[in-house]
Parts: sequence; structure tokens; C-alpha cells
Amino acid sequence: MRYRASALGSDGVRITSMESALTARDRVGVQDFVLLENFTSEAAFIENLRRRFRENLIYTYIGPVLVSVNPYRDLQIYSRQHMERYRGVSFYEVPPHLFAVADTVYRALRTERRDQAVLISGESGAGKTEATKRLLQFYAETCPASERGGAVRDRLLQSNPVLEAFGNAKTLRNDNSSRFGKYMDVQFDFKGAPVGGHILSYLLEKSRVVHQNHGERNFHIFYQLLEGGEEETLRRLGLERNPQSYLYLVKGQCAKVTSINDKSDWKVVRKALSVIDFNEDDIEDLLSIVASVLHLGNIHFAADEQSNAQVTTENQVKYLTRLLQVDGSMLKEALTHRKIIAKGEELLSPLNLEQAAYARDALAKAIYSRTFSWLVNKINRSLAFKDPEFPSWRGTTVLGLVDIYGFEVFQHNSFEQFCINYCNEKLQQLFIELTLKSEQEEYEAEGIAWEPVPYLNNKIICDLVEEKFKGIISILDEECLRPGDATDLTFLEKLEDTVKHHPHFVTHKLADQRTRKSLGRGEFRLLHYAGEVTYSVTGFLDKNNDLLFRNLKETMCSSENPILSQCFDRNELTDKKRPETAATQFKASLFQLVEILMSKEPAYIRCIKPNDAKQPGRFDEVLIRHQVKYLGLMENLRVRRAGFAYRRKYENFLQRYKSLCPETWPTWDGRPQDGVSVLIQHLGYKPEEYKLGKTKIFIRFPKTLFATEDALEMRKQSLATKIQAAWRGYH
Ligand code: AD9
Ligand code: MG
Repeated sequence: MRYRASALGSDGVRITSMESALTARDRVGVQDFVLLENFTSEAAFIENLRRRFRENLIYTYIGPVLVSVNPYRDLQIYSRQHMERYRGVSFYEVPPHLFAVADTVYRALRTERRDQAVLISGESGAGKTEATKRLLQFYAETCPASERGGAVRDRLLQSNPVLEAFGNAKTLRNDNSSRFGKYMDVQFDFKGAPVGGHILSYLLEKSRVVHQNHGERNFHIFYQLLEGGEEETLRRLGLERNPQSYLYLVKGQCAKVTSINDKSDWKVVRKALSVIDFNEDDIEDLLSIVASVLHLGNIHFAADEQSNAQVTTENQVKYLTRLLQVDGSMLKEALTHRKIIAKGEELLSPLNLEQAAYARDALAKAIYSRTFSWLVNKINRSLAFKDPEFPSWRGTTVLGLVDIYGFEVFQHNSFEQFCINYCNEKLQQLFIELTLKSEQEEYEAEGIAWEPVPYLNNKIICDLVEEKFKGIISILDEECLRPGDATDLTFLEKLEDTVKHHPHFVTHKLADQRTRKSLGRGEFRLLHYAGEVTYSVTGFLDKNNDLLFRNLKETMCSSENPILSQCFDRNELTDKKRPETAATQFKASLFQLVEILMSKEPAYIRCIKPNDAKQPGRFDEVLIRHQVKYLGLMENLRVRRAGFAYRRKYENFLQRYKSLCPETWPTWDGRPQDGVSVLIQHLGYKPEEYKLGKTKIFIRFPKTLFATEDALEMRKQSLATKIQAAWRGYH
């Protein structure tokens, strides 16, 4: 039998016969914030979250938006049984859950045949990636299998551990932090079976390959390989088991993380690779690249009499030659010289120690990040919808899942945080536009008058970053392209000159006045929607330029490793056009993402992180209040409540409450809208309490609905008592 919540606010928490629906509501709060009596009070909002969190009820709605609080413990709420409970059931009739959103989205996709997108947002560690995985799992397990069998389903699921191994890492905020943005499309055929998928990835934080802050790690794959790799594999790759042997793995001084089991993760990744069409050769080529990055990090240089760098670690070069499949002397030369073409002639200019270390790190970053892009492409080939009987895309619908890196603030924030936080601004903007817009549209479509609610629009911050000519990215690019003496500091000066009056920009001159926190030279501060972040400009130009010395490129283009030969294309060497800067590429890819999302029907999951200690059961009110504020949840609620607290399709409203009126119970033969009219008249709704739209009933005050819910609960209880009495009488 399918479970249905017996009363609003019950949330699957069993209500004993002694306990009325009202006291249950006191204990576990309301499952939709729009039902809060005091809906403008932030304190009431937080209190509701707290009550529910205490009862392990991590999900609450604001209308159709799902708010989720990371429990940091396994609540056993994602089983197959849970999936079944939410399939085909109306959103509001079951306790709030991720699967309710999953099912609603899926049904809309099927019945309306409109592409859907689930937008998951929240700061680093709030639970976006976990939610994405659970959603995928829901679809994989509950959707019908395609005619091609379960292969697509398995591939969709197995792409995840591989991408996480290569693109996630332990940070101070999250032990499994996504260091790239991901947008995944799942394609469904007309029968609702998943038949293909496609992944777009956004700007991998490649600086992590060569440097990690204290308490952070490099990408998981390195530790997995060292911990879990078979003896034979490690021998072939010339690797030692101990991560401490590798300079690229020791910077953060935390190779071991208690919440992570690298050895078993390795097994999962190995298995996943074979599911997504990697044969043994592919895996060997891929691991050779991973190992080569570790060897590169151990390349040392010593200065000769002229202060020119010389490679002193021949053993490493030997391994690199084999793993990268390049010529050893060419590699050594490229690591210690820079090739310049002047007047058609090639000149080799020797590098000093610092420059050589820079070249080495640049190479490691390029190899890793390009391999990551290759990996995404390879996965995409495996996920591609390729049915010979069904050669076109037509007839399929698409469900998109957005899982990006969350907003983050560290002690030291650089170009990477700037990009990540800009990305979050962009998605927040989209949320604001779409939720407010769609709300307005719904009132219009239903012919209901409404009053707009003021809200904080973060467009002004997006503009500050992305505007042509005057935006931060434009100014950065300008400095990057300026020949001569451009440095990170000249960029900052130009920035200060151009945007100093912007209300969300703070320079060291203004710091004390604006935010009462001083700023060092070489820093600027942005007042993001989610909070202040102080950025250090050190490395901005370099990371944005993202250039690789020509002879390093040439060396890599000569690689016979099949993956690297695809990553480093010879055409790059002859292409005279300067590639776009990292920030500009990122900006363009975000614009494209927004466009993709705008073309789909959106659903939202807003994730909240309950504490900074990554611990279960801790509800840090200050932290949570801050997130409620910047996620715009109060405004979201106010907009939702601006006119009417509650709305429900006539069919659904009638279905739920018809037992309360003798004329609609057990069946109503007429139009659902007329049934609802009869029903609410019987219930004594006053004219000012509701409005009838074209397809829905709109209820102004929660108390009206509460009363109806309580009536329903009472009827159920009295029915139960009667049955019990009859049962006792019978015996
Ligand atoms: V980041 O922006 O990528 O740094 P996310 O993706 O928002 O971040 P993530 O999903 O990785 O956070 O969650 C962080 C950790 O919280 C997980 O590794 C789990 O240990 C924990 N978590 C998150 N959601 C749940 C959940 N629904 N149930 C149990 C959870 N644990
Ligand atoms: Mg994540």
C-alpha cells in the first residue's frame, strides 16, 4: 500500500491517536513555509527549520522550492522504498523530499513534454552534489529501462565517481568539494526511459594540481591511485605508495582524511571506468598521465654558474619520458628554456630557477586540466544517444541537473574564488528572475491581481563583474593584453580607478568606512550577495592569461600517449590568434548555461549548511540565518505569500478534501472547479479568503487551510475510532 501523510506537518512522523495534528505541527514545524502564521518573521522561519532539523526532517518547501539542510549523517531516506513512496503522488500530499521534486519534474517532462532543469544551489558543503547524485539515482532506478537495456542508466550513474575522482578535492569547507562546475543533461525517449546524456563542465580549479592550502588536498584521484593501485600498476608507473613522496601532495599536509577511504574509492573508480567504455589501454594511458603529474612535481632544478636552471632529477625525467611518451631531451630543454620567435628566427632563452619551476607547474596544470576536459568528452561519447533506429534527437526530452561549486570564502581568496563566486552570483540572478517572474506570470495566467514585492536584486554585482569595458573581467583582460609592464598591481590600480564608486566594490582606501575591516595593498573586496570576500590580486593576470610556453606545447604535441595527443593539438602551434582569457571563456560559458536553463522549466533546490564543523546535529543559528538571508528565502516566501499563501489545482484540492462535504463525497461527477465551489461553500470559506483562478484555487491565509486540514484530520481520527469500536464490538 502506498503511504500517504495523514496530516499536514506530519512528515511521516507517526502521530499517535492521543496527539492531534496541531501538536504535531508544534513539534515538527510546518512542511511548507508559506503556512507559517508569521511569515515575515525571520525568527519564525529559522525556528521552523530548527524544529524540523531536530526531528531529522531536512526538507521543507517554500511553495514549489525545496529547502534542504545538510544533516551530515546518513538518514536512510533514499532507499528504493522511499523512491516508491514518492512516485506518482501529488507534491503536497507526502512529506517534503528530494524525491518529490524528482518525481514532479519527471512527470512534467512526460506529460507536458517540456525540457526541465533542476537548479541546485547553496554554499560549499551545503549538499548540492549529494542531491544531484540522489536525483540521478532516483531516475536510474525508477524510470523504465530503455530498449537498449540498462546500459545508459549505468553509465549515467558511473560517470559520477570518475568525474568526482578527477574533479573533487578536500577543501577546508568540504571533504568532497566540487572543483569544477557541472551541468548534466539526461535525455528521455517518448516512453520516459533514459536514453542518453551529456555533460558540460566549467572551469576546473587547476591551480590545485600544484598547490593546496593548509588542510586541503589535491584532487582525489592521486591519493586513490597511490592507496588502491595494484603493486604492478604502481611499479609500472614508477610510483611509491606514500603520498608524502610527492611534492604536489604535501603542500596541504593532510593526505589522510578520516571521512574518505581512498582505497575503496579507487575500486569504485576502476569499476566505473570500465562501465563508461574505458578499455584497459585507455585506463593505462590515463593513469600514465596521473602519474606523470606526480613525477613532474618532483622535478628539481639547480642553478648553473650563469644562474640558469638545470634539471637535477634524471630519474623523474626517465619516468616522464616513458609516461608522457615524449623525447626526454626535448622535455628537459622545454623545462629550462623558453623559445621565442623573433624576426622569423627561433631563439632559446634559458630560464632561471624561479622561471623553470613556473614552467614545470604550468605544464602540470595544462596536462591535468586538458586531460580532465578529455575525460568529460570521453564520458560524453559513452553517454551519447546513439540509436540507429532513432537517428535524430527528435522525440526526446531533456532533464538538466546543475551542480556547480558553491560560494566560498577562505582566509586567502584568489582568481579561482573570484570565478566560483561570480558563477554563484549568476545562478542567484537566474533564481531571482525566474522565481519572481514565474510567480507574476502565474497570477496573470490565472487572472488574479497581485502586488509586487521588493527584493534584493544582485544583477548589480553580476554587472560589476561582467559588464563590457567597465566590468572587472574586461579590465583584467585589458591588462592581460597590454604589452609591457602590466602586473597584478597595475590591474588593481586600474580597477580602483574604474569602479571605485561602485557600492559593491571596496578598495583599501575605502575599506574602513564601508565594511570596518581593513584591506591590505594588493587586495580588493567584493560585497557579494552571499557576503564579503576579500580577493588578493596576486596571480590574477597569470591565471587569466593561462599561457603555456611554446616549447612546452611543442613537446606535448609530439606526445605519443593517445590521450595527450588529443589534448595537445598541433594546430595550436600554428594558430596566430591569441586564445581567449580564462575569465572571458568562463563568462561566455556561464552565459551559455543561463541560456540553456532559461529554455527549460526550472525547479529549485536551495541547500543550507548547518555548521562549519561538518558535524551532524549541530544547528548553528548565525550561520543558517546568514544563508537564509542571502539565498533570498524570506523574499521568496514573501513573494509566494504576496497575494495568496496557497494554491492548488482544482482536481488535487477536490481529491484531498472531498470527504469533508457530503455533496462531493465519495465522487463528484461535474467539473472539478464546480466541485471545489460546492466544497468550500460547505466548509464556510468567506469570499475574502480565496479566489478562483482558471485552473487553481488560491487561498489567501494559511489559517483557512489549517482549519480545513484539521477538519480532515479529525474526520480521519473519528473514523479510526469508529472502526476500532466496531472491531471491538464484532469480537
Ligand atoms: V561544494 O560547493 O561542491 O564544495 P556541495 O556539493 O554543496 O559542496 P556536498 O554535496 O559535497 O556539498 O556535501 C558535503 C557533504 O555533506 C557530503 O560529502 C556528505 O558527507 C554530507 N551530505 C550532504 N548532503 C547530505 C545528505 N542529504 N545526507 C547525508 C549529506 N549527508
Ligand atoms: Mg559539490
